[in-house]
Amino acid sequence: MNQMIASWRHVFKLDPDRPLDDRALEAVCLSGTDAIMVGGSSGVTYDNTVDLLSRVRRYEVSCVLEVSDLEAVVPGFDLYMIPIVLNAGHPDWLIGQHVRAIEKYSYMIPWEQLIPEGYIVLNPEATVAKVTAANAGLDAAQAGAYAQFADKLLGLPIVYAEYSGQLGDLELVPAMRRTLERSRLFYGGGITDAESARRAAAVCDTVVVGNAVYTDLEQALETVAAVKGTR
Ligand code: 1GP
Repeated sequence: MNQMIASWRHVFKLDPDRPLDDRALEAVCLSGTDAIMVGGSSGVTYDNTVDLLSRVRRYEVSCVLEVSDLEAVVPGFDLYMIPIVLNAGHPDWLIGQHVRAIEKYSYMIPWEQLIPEGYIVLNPEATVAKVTAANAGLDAAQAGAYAQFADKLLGLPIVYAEYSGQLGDLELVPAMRRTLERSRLFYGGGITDAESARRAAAVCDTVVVGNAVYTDLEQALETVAAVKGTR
């Protein structure tokens, strides 16, 4: 496993398509979070990604790109996270886009900086579920089976329980975690404050906070200490 991600407990995910003023960005970058992940499910372009990267680079915090659109892959990030949506309804999100990208750009791909993420999309209402036509209504046994597939057969460094926009089933998530031997379990979705962050942190390895940065920054900032205090 990449040494950088092995130590992450808390990550803020910033959407290049959503405005964030300098004061808010500074607070996020100096919050003590382990990394800034740049990514979004729609409206991510080369220009808005360059812009956000250059603003985050004023600070020391690690900054990684979660690749969702090939047109928006910008050089200069610390790592490139590559989602593989394991429960996608269309193979494009599992392997199709990835193979097309490699066919076109393999000569310039910095392989050592790429980290695959085995996404398991669990909120049927999330944009990512709709875009990928994900089979998102999984029960604990099914989610655990996907997690084992990612960990034991594919050997992925990250399994990502993605509830984007909704606090997830925090009994289903530990059922996934229990099956993992090598993969790190990322959890994202609906964390709005210290309490929800603490609850999520208790059942996963890395907590991802996205939307709350844009809706209630003060509470979002409190999630850092809440997560870090849990272990
Ligand atoms: C989204 O998992 C992240 O990809 C975080 O979700 O925006 O609901 O915090 P939220």
